[in-house]
Amino acid sequence: MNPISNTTEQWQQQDAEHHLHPFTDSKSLNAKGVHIITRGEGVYLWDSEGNKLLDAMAGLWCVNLGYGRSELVEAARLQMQELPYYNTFFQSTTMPATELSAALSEITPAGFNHAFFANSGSEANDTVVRMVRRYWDLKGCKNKKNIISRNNAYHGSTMAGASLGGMKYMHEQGELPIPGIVHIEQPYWYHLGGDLSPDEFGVKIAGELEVKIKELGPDNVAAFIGEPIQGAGGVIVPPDTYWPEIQRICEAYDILLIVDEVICGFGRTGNWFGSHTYDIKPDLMPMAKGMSSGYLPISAVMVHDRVARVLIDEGGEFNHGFTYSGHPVAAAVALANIEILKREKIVETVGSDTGPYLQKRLRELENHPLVGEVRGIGLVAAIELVKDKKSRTLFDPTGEVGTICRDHCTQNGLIMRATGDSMILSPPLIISREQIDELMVIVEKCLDKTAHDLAVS
Ligand code: PXG
Repeated sequence: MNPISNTTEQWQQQDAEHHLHPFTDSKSLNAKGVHIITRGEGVYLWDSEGNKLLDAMAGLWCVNLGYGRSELVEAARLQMQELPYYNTFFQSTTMPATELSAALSEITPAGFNHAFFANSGSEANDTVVRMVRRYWDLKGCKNKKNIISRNNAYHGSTMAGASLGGMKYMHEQGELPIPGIVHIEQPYWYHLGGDLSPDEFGVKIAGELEVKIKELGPDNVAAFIGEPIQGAGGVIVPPDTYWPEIQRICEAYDILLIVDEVICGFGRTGNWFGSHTYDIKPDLMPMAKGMSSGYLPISAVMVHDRVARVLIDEGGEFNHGFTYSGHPVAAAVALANIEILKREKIVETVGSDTGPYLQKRLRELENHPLVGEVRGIGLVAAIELVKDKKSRTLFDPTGEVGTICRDHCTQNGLIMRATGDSMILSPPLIISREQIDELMVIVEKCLDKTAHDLAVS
Protein backbone atom coordinates (compact mmCIF):
# COMPACT_ATOMS: atom_id res chain seq x y z
CA MET A 1 0.00 0.00 0.00
CA ASN A 2 1.31 3.44 -0.89
CA PRO A 3 0.59 5.78 2.07
CA ILE A 4 0.93 8.92 -0.04
CA SER A 5 -1.64 8.35 -2.75
CA ASN A 6 -2.12 11.50 -4.74
CA THR A 7 -4.11 10.73 -7.80
CA THR A 8 -7.78 9.89 -8.14
CA GLU A 9 -6.91 6.45 -9.48
CA GLN A 10 -4.63 5.70 -6.51
CA TRP A 11 -7.28 6.77 -3.99
CA GLN A 12 -9.91 4.76 -5.82
CA GLN A 13 -7.69 1.71 -5.80
CA GLN A 14 -6.92 2.11 -2.11
CA ASP A 15 -10.61 2.57 -1.33
CA ALA A 16 -11.57 -0.50 -3.36
CA GLU A 17 -8.94 -2.57 -1.56
CA HIS A 18 -9.77 -1.53 2.01
CA HIS A 19 -13.01 0.39 2.46
CA LEU A 20 -16.46 -1.14 2.92
CA HIS A 21 -19.04 1.61 2.36
CA PRO A 22 -22.46 1.91 4.03
CA PHE A 23 -25.51 1.00 1.92
CA THR A 24 -23.27 0.20 -1.05
CA ASP A 25 -22.81 -2.65 -3.49
CA SER A 26 -19.03 -2.79 -3.11
CA LYS A 27 -18.48 -4.87 -6.21
CA SER A 28 -20.13 -2.43 -8.58
CA LEU A 29 -18.65 0.59 -6.79
CA ASN A 30 -15.15 -0.82 -7.07
CA ALA A 31 -15.63 -1.54 -10.76
CA LYS A 32 -16.72 2.06 -11.34
CA GLY A 33 -14.39 3.88 -8.92
CA VAL A 34 -15.49 5.90 -5.89
CA HIS A 35 -16.19 9.64 -6.17
CA ILE A 36 -13.71 11.46 -3.93
CA ILE A 37 -14.82 14.73 -2.35
CA THR A 38 -11.92 16.87 -1.21
CA ARG A 39 -13.11 20.31 -0.15
CA GLY A 40 -16.20 22.38 0.69
CA GLU A 41 -17.12 26.05 0.91
CA GLY A 42 -20.63 27.36 1.52
CA VAL A 43 -23.03 25.29 -0.58
CA TYR A 44 -20.26 24.01 -2.87
CA LEU A 45 -18.02 20.95 -2.88
CA TRP A 46 -15.00 20.08 -4.99
CA ASP A 47 -13.91 16.59 -5.99
CA SER A 48 -10.46 15.13 -6.54
CA GLU A 49 -10.66 15.98 -10.25
CA GLY A 50 -11.29 19.64 -9.46
CA ASN A 51 -15.00 19.56 -10.40
CA LYS A 52 -17.20 22.04 -8.51
CA LEU A 53 -20.57 20.71 -7.30
CA LEU A 54 -23.55 22.49 -5.76
CA ASP A 55 -24.47 20.23 -2.84
CA ALA A 56 -28.27 20.17 -2.82
CA MET A 57 -28.22 17.39 -0.18
CA ALA A 58 -26.20 19.25 2.51
CA GLY A 59 -23.95 16.20 2.77
CA LEU A 60 -26.53 13.72 4.04
CA TRP A 61 -29.27 16.17 5.12
CA CYS A 62 -26.96 17.61 7.77
CA VAL A 63 -24.56 20.41 6.76
CA ASN A 64 -27.17 23.06 7.54
CA LEU A 65 -24.71 25.95 7.94
CA GLY A 66 -22.80 24.93 4.82
CA TYR A 67 -19.13 24.06 4.54
CA GLY A 68 -16.16 26.03 5.83
CA ARG A 69 -17.71 27.88 8.83
CA SER A 70 -14.61 28.96 10.71
CA GLU A 71 -16.55 29.64 13.96
CA LEU A 72 -17.43 25.94 14.19
CA VAL A 73 -13.82 25.01 13.55
CA GLU A 74 -12.68 27.47 16.21
CA ALA A 75 -15.22 26.17 18.75
CA ALA A 76 -13.85 22.65 18.26
CA ARG A 77 -10.22 23.79 18.41
CA LEU A 78 -10.68 25.74 21.65
CA GLN A 79 -12.57 22.93 23.35
CA MET A 80 -10.02 20.34 22.21
CA GLN A 81 -7.27 22.39 23.75
CA GLU A 82 -9.17 23.03 27.00
CA LEU A 83 -10.65 19.57 27.53
CA PRO A 84 -10.83 17.14 24.60
CA TYR A 85 -12.83 14.55 26.49
CA TYR A 86 -14.49 13.78 29.74
CA ASN A 87 -17.48 11.55 30.39
CA THR A 88 -20.93 12.41 31.69
CA PHE A 89 -21.38 9.11 33.54
CA PHE A 90 -20.05 9.21 37.07
CA GLN A 91 -21.81 12.25 38.50
CA SER A 92 -19.71 14.55 36.32
CA THR A 93 -20.25 16.74 33.30
CA THR A 94 -18.44 19.21 31.09
CA MET A 95 -19.47 22.81 30.46
CA PRO A 96 -20.43 22.36 26.79
CA ALA A 97 -22.63 19.31 27.52
CA THR A 98 -24.55 21.13 30.24
CA GLU A 99 -24.84 24.38 28.30
CA LEU A 100 -26.05 22.48 25.25
CA SER A 101 -28.80 20.75 27.24
CA ALA A 102 -30.02 24.20 28.32
CA ALA A 103 -29.75 25.63 24.78
CA LEU A 104 -31.79 22.73 23.39
CA SER A 105 -34.46 23.26 26.05
CA GLU A 106 -34.77 26.85 24.88
CA ILE A 107 -35.29 26.12 21.17
CA THR A 108 -37.52 23.02 21.48
CA PRO A 109 -41.30 23.28 22.12
CA ALA A 110 -42.59 24.14 25.60
CA GLY A 111 -42.21 21.37 28.18
CA PHE A 112 -38.98 19.95 26.71
CA ASN A 113 -36.41 20.60 29.40
CA HIS A 114 -34.12 17.57 29.41
CA ALA A 115 -31.62 16.18 26.91
CA PHE A 116 -30.08 12.70 26.79
CA PHE A 117 -27.01 12.74 24.52
CA ALA A 118 -25.78 10.17 22.01
CA ASN A 119 -23.71 10.29 18.82
CA SER A 120 -26.03 9.48 15.93
CA GLY A 121 -29.68 9.39 15.00
CA SER A 122 -29.63 5.61 15.31
CA GLU A 123 -28.28 5.76 18.85
CA ALA A 124 -30.85 8.38 19.74
CA ASN A 125 -33.60 6.05 18.53
CA ASP A 126 -32.13 3.06 20.38
CA THR A 127 -32.24 5.29 23.44
CA VAL A 128 -35.88 6.11 22.73
CA VAL A 129 -36.85 2.42 22.68
CA ARG A 130 -35.22 1.79 26.05
CA MET A 131 -36.57 5.02 27.52
CA VAL A 132 -40.24 4.52 26.60
CA ARG A 133 -40.21 0.92 27.86
CA ARG A 134 -38.56 2.07 31.07
CA TYR A 135 -41.14 4.84 31.44
CA TRP A 136 -44.08 2.44 31.22
CA ASP A 137 -42.39 -0.01 33.60
CA LEU A 138 -42.07 2.80 36.13
CA LYS A 139 -45.72 3.70 35.60
CA GLY A 140 -46.61 0.11 36.48
CA CYS A 141 -47.71 -0.76 32.92
CA LYS A 142 -45.40 -3.71 32.42
CA ASN A 143 -47.03 -4.80 29.16
CA LYS A 144 -46.85 -1.47 27.38
CA LYS A 145 -43.87 -2.52 25.23
CA ASN A 146 -44.90 -2.39 21.56
CA ILE A 147 -43.85 0.53 19.40
CA ILE A 148 -45.79 1.31 16.24
CA SER A 149 -43.95 2.81 13.27
CA ARG A 150 -44.68 3.10 9.55
CA ASN A 151 -43.75 1.45 6.27
CA ASN A 152 -40.96 3.31 4.47
CA ALA A 153 -39.93 5.21 7.61
CA TYR A 154 -36.21 5.71 8.30
CA HIS A 155 -35.04 5.75 11.89
CA GLY A 156 -31.47 4.48 11.58
CA SER A 157 -29.40 1.42 10.92
CA THR A 158 -28.71 -0.18 14.31
CA MET A 159 -30.82 -3.16 15.40
CA ALA A 160 -33.46 -0.94 17.00
CA GLY A 161 -33.11 1.89 14.46
CA ALA A 162 -33.55 -0.38 11.45
CA SER A 163 -36.42 -2.20 13.19
CA LEU A 164 -38.22 1.07 13.85
CA GLY A 165 -37.63 1.96 10.22
CA GLY A 166 -40.03 0.54 7.70
CA MET A 167 -37.60 -0.30 4.91
CA LYS A 168 -38.31 -3.88 3.86
CA TYR A 169 -34.92 -4.29 2.22
CA MET A 170 -33.26 -3.48 5.54
CA HIS A 171 -35.46 -5.90 7.49
CA GLU A 172 -34.50 -8.66 5.07
CA GLN A 173 -30.90 -8.50 6.30
CA GLY A 174 -30.40 -9.54 9.92
CA GLU A 175 -33.77 -10.96 11.03
CA LEU A 176 -35.49 -7.64 11.62
CA PRO A 177 -37.58 -6.11 13.01
CA ILE A 178 -36.71 -7.08 16.57
CA PRO A 179 -39.74 -8.18 18.64
CA GLY A 180 -42.17 -5.50 19.78
CA ILE A 181 -41.97 -3.21 16.76
CA VAL A 182 -44.81 -3.20 14.24
CA HIS A 183 -45.64 -1.05 11.22
CA ILE A 184 -48.67 0.62 9.71
CA GLU A 185 -49.06 2.30 6.30
CA GLN A 186 -47.35 5.62 5.51
CA PRO A 187 -49.17 8.87 4.60
CA TYR A 188 -47.99 8.81 0.96
CA TRP A 189 -50.96 10.32 -0.86
CA TYR A 190 -49.39 10.36 -4.33
CA HIS A 191 -48.84 6.58 -4.32
CA LEU A 192 -51.56 5.35 -2.03
CA GLY A 193 -54.29 7.98 -2.03
CA GLY A 194 -56.30 6.63 -4.96
CA ASP A 195 -59.46 8.67 -5.50
CA LEU A 196 -59.39 10.24 -2.04
CA SER A 197 -58.49 13.90 -1.59
CA PRO A 198 -55.23 14.38 0.37
CA ASP A 199 -57.23 15.47 3.43
CA GLU A 200 -59.53 12.45 3.31
CA PHE A 201 -56.55 10.20 2.83
CA GLY A 202 -54.69 11.80 5.78
CA VAL A 203 -57.52 10.94 8.18
CA LYS A 204 -57.97 7.46 6.74
CA ILE A 205 -54.30 6.50 6.93
CA ALA A 206 -53.86 7.92 10.44
CA GLY A 207 -56.82 5.73 11.38
CA GLU A 208 -54.58 2.71 10.80
CA LEU A 209 -52.89 3.64 14.07
CA GLU A 210 -56.16 3.26 15.94
CA VAL A 211 -56.85 -0.07 14.27
CA LYS A 212 -53.39 -1.36 15.18
CA ILE A 213 -53.67 -0.16 18.78
CA LYS A 214 -57.01 -1.97 19.14
CA GLU A 215 -55.57 -5.10 17.52
CA LEU A 216 -52.62 -5.18 19.95
CA GLY A 217 -54.64 -3.90 22.89
CA PRO A 218 -53.88 -0.39 24.24
CA ASP A 219 -52.34 -1.92 27.37
CA ASN A 220 -49.64 -3.47 25.18
CA VAL A 221 -48.67 -0.36 23.20
CA ALA A 222 -45.92 1.96 24.43
CA ALA A 223 -45.53 4.50 21.65
CA PHE A 224 -45.92 5.62 18.07
CA ILE A 225 -42.90 6.99 16.18
CA GLY A 226 -42.87 9.10 13.03
CA GLU A 227 -40.79 11.67 11.15
CA PRO A 228 -42.77 14.91 10.63
CA ILE A 229 -41.84 14.50 6.94
CA GLN A 230 -40.31 11.16 5.93
CA GLY A 231 -36.89 12.11 4.59
CA ALA A 232 -35.01 9.08 3.30
CA GLY A 233 -38.34 7.51 2.29
CA GLY A 234 -38.64 10.17 -0.44
CA VAL A 235 -39.68 13.41 1.32
CA ILE A 236 -43.19 12.20 2.01
CA VAL A 237 -45.14 15.27 3.13
CA PRO A 238 -48.23 14.14 5.05
CA PRO A 239 -51.63 15.70 4.29
CA ASP A 240 -52.57 18.49 6.73
CA THR A 241 -55.13 16.26 8.42
CA TYR A 242 -52.62 13.53 9.29
CA TRP A 243 -50.72 14.76 12.36
CA PRO A 244 -53.75 16.15 14.22
CA GLU A 245 -55.44 12.75 13.87
CA ILE A 246 -52.28 10.88 15.01
CA GLN A 247 -52.05 13.23 18.00
CA ARG A 248 -55.71 12.62 18.88
CA ILE A 249 -55.30 8.84 18.73
CA CYS A 250 -52.12 8.83 20.85
CA GLU A 251 -53.86 10.90 23.52
CA ALA A 252 -57.05 8.83 23.40
CA TYR A 253 -55.18 5.56 24.05
CA ASP A 254 -52.42 6.91 26.31
CA ILE A 255 -49.64 6.14 23.83
CA LEU A 256 -46.39 8.14 23.85
CA LEU A 257 -45.72 10.13 20.69
CA ILE A 258 -42.12 10.09 19.43
CA VAL A 259 -41.35 12.62 16.72
CA ASP A 260 -38.07 11.84 14.95
CA GLU A 261 -36.55 15.26 14.22
CA VAL A 262 -33.24 13.94 12.85
CA ILE A 263 -33.87 15.52 9.43
CA CYS A 264 -36.62 18.06 10.15
CA GLY A 265 -34.90 19.57 13.22
CA PHE A 266 -32.78 22.73 13.31
CA GLY A 267 -34.57 24.76 10.68
CA ARG A 268 -35.05 22.43 7.74
CA THR A 269 -38.83 23.01 7.47
CA GLY A 270 -38.64 26.76 8.17
CA ASN A 271 -39.18 26.47 11.93
CA TRP A 272 -36.78 25.18 14.55
CA PHE A 273 -38.45 21.77 14.53
CA GLY A 274 -40.88 19.86 12.33
CA SER A 275 -43.06 19.60 15.44
CA HIS A 276 -43.45 23.40 15.31
CA THR A 277 -44.33 23.31 11.61
CA TYR A 278 -47.03 20.67 12.06
CA ASP A 279 -48.06 21.77 15.55
CA ILE A 280 -47.32 18.31 16.97
CA LYS A 281 -46.98 17.86 20.73
CA PRO A 282 -44.54 14.98 21.13
CA ASP A 283 -43.33 13.26 24.30
CA LEU A 284 -39.86 12.49 22.95
CA MET A 285 -37.85 14.06 20.14
CA PRO A 286 -34.73 12.30 18.84
CA MET A 287 -32.48 14.70 16.91
CA ALA A 288 -29.02 14.64 15.24
CA LYS A 289 -27.63 15.78 11.86
CA GLY A 290 -28.31 19.56 11.78
CA MET A 291 -27.59 19.75 15.52
CA SER A 292 -23.88 20.27 14.70
CA SER A 293 -24.39 20.93 10.98
CA GLY A 294 -22.66 17.56 10.60
CA TYR A 295 -19.27 19.00 11.62
CA LEU A 296 -19.00 16.42 14.42
CA PRO A 297 -21.23 13.47 15.33
CA ILE A 298 -23.71 14.28 18.10
CA SER A 299 -27.35 13.51 18.79
CA ALA A 300 -29.88 13.91 21.56
CA VAL A 301 -33.24 12.71 22.75
CA MET A 302 -35.22 15.64 24.09
CA VAL A 303 -37.57 14.43 26.78
CA HIS A 304 -40.82 16.18 27.70
CA ASP A 305 -41.45 16.93 31.37
CA ARG A 306 -44.29 14.38 31.36
CA VAL A 307 -41.75 11.61 30.79
CA ALA A 308 -38.66 13.19 32.36
CA ARG A 309 -40.36 13.68 35.75
CA VAL A 310 -41.19 9.98 35.97
CA LEU A 311 -37.68 8.92 34.94
CA ILE A 312 -36.03 11.36 37.35
CA ASP A 313 -38.38 11.23 40.34
CA GLU A 314 -39.19 7.54 40.31
CA GLY A 315 -36.59 5.90 38.09
CA GLY A 316 -33.38 5.57 40.05
CA GLU A 317 -30.55 4.67 37.72
CA PHE A 318 -31.26 4.43 33.97
CA ASN A 319 -28.80 1.77 32.79
CA HIS A 320 -28.03 3.26 29.43
CA GLY A 321 -25.45 5.58 27.84
CA PHE A 322 -22.46 5.88 25.56
CA THR A 323 -18.79 6.70 26.15
CA TYR A 324 -19.28 9.79 24.03
CA SER A 325 -22.69 10.89 25.38
CA GLY A 326 -22.37 14.68 25.50
CA HIS A 327 -18.82 14.66 24.06
CA PRO A 328 -17.48 18.11 24.97
CA VAL A 329 -15.99 18.93 21.55
CA ALA A 330 -19.11 17.87 19.64
CA ALA A 331 -21.26 19.72 22.20
CA ALA A 332 -19.16 22.89 21.81
CA VAL A 333 -19.65 22.73 18.04
CA ALA A 334 -23.41 22.15 18.46
CA LEU A 335 -23.61 25.17 20.77
CA ALA A 336 -21.77 27.36 18.26
CA ASN A 337 -24.04 26.01 15.52
CA ILE A 338 -27.20 26.97 17.43
CA GLU A 339 -25.69 30.37 18.24
CA ILE A 340 -25.05 31.07 14.52
CA LEU A 341 -28.52 29.86 13.51
CA LYS A 342 -29.98 32.33 16.01
CA ARG A 343 -27.67 35.28 15.37
CA GLU A 344 -28.00 35.12 11.60
CA LYS A 345 -31.75 34.41 11.82
CA ILE A 346 -31.26 31.47 9.48
CA VAL A 347 -34.37 29.57 10.56
CA GLU A 348 -36.49 32.69 10.01
CA THR A 349 -34.95 33.21 6.56
CA VAL A 350 -35.73 29.63 5.56
CA GLY A 351 -39.31 30.06 6.83
CA SER A 352 -40.09 33.36 5.18
CA ASP A 353 -37.73 33.76 2.24
CA THR A 354 -35.49 31.03 0.79
CA GLY A 355 -37.83 28.15 1.70
CA PRO A 356 -40.93 29.58 -0.01
CA TYR A 357 -38.73 30.70 -2.92
CA LEU A 358 -37.31 27.19 -3.50
CA GLN A 359 -40.81 25.68 -3.24
CA LYS A 360 -42.22 28.22 -5.71
CA ARG A 361 -39.43 27.69 -8.22
CA LEU A 362 -39.70 23.89 -7.97
CA ARG A 363 -43.45 23.99 -8.61
CA GLU A 364 -42.70 25.56 -11.99
CA LEU A 365 -41.47 22.07 -12.90
CA GLU A 366 -44.94 20.57 -12.55
CA ASN A 367 -45.50 21.28 -16.26
CA HIS A 368 -42.56 19.10 -17.21
CA PRO A 369 -43.72 15.85 -18.88
CA LEU A 370 -41.74 13.69 -16.43
CA VAL A 371 -42.79 15.42 -13.22
CA GLY A 372 -45.76 13.87 -11.43
CA GLU A 373 -45.57 15.76 -8.17
CA VAL A 374 -43.42 18.38 -6.47
CA ARG A 375 -43.70 18.30 -2.69
CA GLY A 376 -41.87 19.86 0.23
CA ILE A 377 -41.75 22.70 2.69
CA GLY A 378 -38.94 25.01 3.73
CA LEU A 379 -35.67 23.70 2.32
CA VAL A 380 -36.63 20.06 1.85
CA ALA A 381 -38.33 18.88 -1.31
CA ALA A 382 -38.88 16.06 -3.77
CA ILE A 383 -39.58 16.02 -7.48
CA GLU A 384 -41.28 12.73 -8.28
CA LEU A 385 -40.72 11.46 -11.82
CA VAL A 386 -43.51 9.33 -13.28
CA LYS A 387 -44.45 7.45 -16.43
CA ASP A 388 -47.91 8.97 -16.70
CA LYS A 389 -48.88 12.14 -14.89
CA LYS A 390 -52.65 11.92 -15.32
CA SER A 391 -53.09 8.43 -13.91
CA ARG A 392 -50.20 8.81 -11.40
CA THR A 393 -48.56 5.75 -12.96
CA LEU A 394 -45.03 5.10 -11.76
CA PHE A 395 -42.16 3.70 -13.79
CA ASP A 396 -41.73 -0.05 -13.53
CA PRO A 397 -39.32 -0.93 -12.09
CA THR A 398 -38.91 2.22 -10.04
CA GLY A 399 -35.48 3.70 -9.48
CA GLU A 400 -33.93 3.47 -12.93
CA VAL A 401 -35.17 6.84 -14.17
CA GLY A 402 -34.20 8.48 -10.89
CA THR A 403 -30.70 7.10 -11.27
CA ILE A 404 -30.41 8.42 -14.84
CA CYS A 405 -31.50 11.88 -13.65
CA ARG A 406 -29.16 11.79 -10.65
CA ASP A 407 -26.19 10.90 -12.85
CA HIS A 408 -26.97 13.78 -15.22
CA CYS A 409 -27.08 16.10 -12.20
CA THR A 410 -23.69 14.97 -10.93
CA GLN A 411 -22.19 15.37 -14.40
CA ASN A 412 -23.62 18.87 -14.56
CA GLY A 413 -22.36 20.03 -11.18
CA LEU A 414 -25.32 19.31 -8.88
CA ILE A 415 -25.62 16.76 -6.09
CA MET A 416 -29.26 15.69 -6.00
CA ARG A 417 -30.16 12.30 -4.57
CA ALA A 418 -32.70 9.84 -5.99
CA THR A 419 -35.01 7.80 -3.76
CA GLY A 420 -36.73 5.50 -6.19
CA ASP A 421 -37.78 8.00 -8.86
CA SER A 422 -38.13 10.91 -6.46
CA MET A 423 -35.36 13.47 -6.81
CA ILE A 424 -34.51 14.82 -3.38
CA LEU A 425 -33.36 18.29 -2.37
CA SER A 426 -32.19 19.28 1.10
CA PRO A 427 -29.59 22.02 0.55
CA PRO A 428 -27.63 23.85 3.26
CA LEU A 429 -29.92 26.36 4.99
CA ILE A 430 -27.60 29.20 3.99
CA ILE A 431 -28.39 28.77 0.27
CA SER A 432 -29.25 32.12 -1.35
CA ARG A 433 -31.97 32.93 -3.89
CA GLU A 434 -29.24 33.30 -6.55
CA GLN A 435 -27.91 29.85 -5.72
CA ILE A 436 -31.46 28.44 -5.88
CA ASP A 437 -31.72 29.96 -9.37
CA GLU A 438 -28.40 28.36 -10.28
CA LEU A 439 -29.67 25.02 -8.96
CA MET A 440 -32.90 25.32 -10.95
CA VAL A 441 -31.04 25.83 -14.24
CA ILE A 442 -29.23 22.51 -13.71
CA VAL A 443 -32.37 20.69 -12.53
CA GLU A 444 -34.32 21.79 -15.62
CA LYS A 445 -31.49 20.86 -17.93
CA CYS A 446 -31.13 17.41 -16.33
CA LEU A 447 -34.86 16.69 -16.42
CA ASP A 448 -34.76 17.44 -20.16
CA LYS A 449 -31.73 15.22 -20.63
CA THR A 450 -33.50 12.41 -18.73
CA ALA A 451 -36.66 12.81 -20.84
CA HIS A 452 -34.50 12.73 -23.96
CA ASP A 453 -32.76 9.52 -22.84
CA LEU A 454 -36.12 7.86 -22.22
CA ALA A 455 -37.46 8.92 -25.62
CA VAL A 456 -34.50 7.46 -27.50
CA SER A 457 -34.18 4.26 -25.47
N1 PXG B 1 -33.83 9.23 11.88
C1 PXG B 1 -33.99 9.85 10.69
C2 PXG B 1 -35.28 10.55 10.41
C3 PXG B 1 -32.96 9.85 9.76
O1 PXG B 1 -33.14 10.45 8.59
C4 PXG B 1 -31.64 8.55 11.31
C5 PXG B 1 -32.69 8.60 12.19
C6 PXG B 1 -30.39 7.83 11.71
O2 PXG B 1 -29.34 8.71 11.89
P1 PXG B 1 -27.81 8.20 11.80
O3 PXG B 1 -27.05 9.38 12.32
O4 PXG B 1 -27.69 7.02 12.70
O5 PXG B 1 -27.53 7.85 10.38
C7 PXG B 1 -31.75 9.20 10.07
C8 PXG B 1 -30.60 9.15 9.11
C9 PXG B 1 -30.50 8.63 3.01
C10 PXG B 1 -29.96 8.52 4.39
O6 PXG B 1 -30.12 7.80 2.18
C11 PXG B 1 -30.65 9.09 5.44
C12 PXG B 1 -30.16 8.93 6.73
C13 PXG B 1 -28.99 8.23 6.96
C14 PXG B 1 -28.30 7.68 5.89
C15 PXG B 1 -28.79 7.79 4.59
O7 PXG B 1 -31.29 9.54 2.74
N2 PXG B 1 -30.89 9.45 7.76
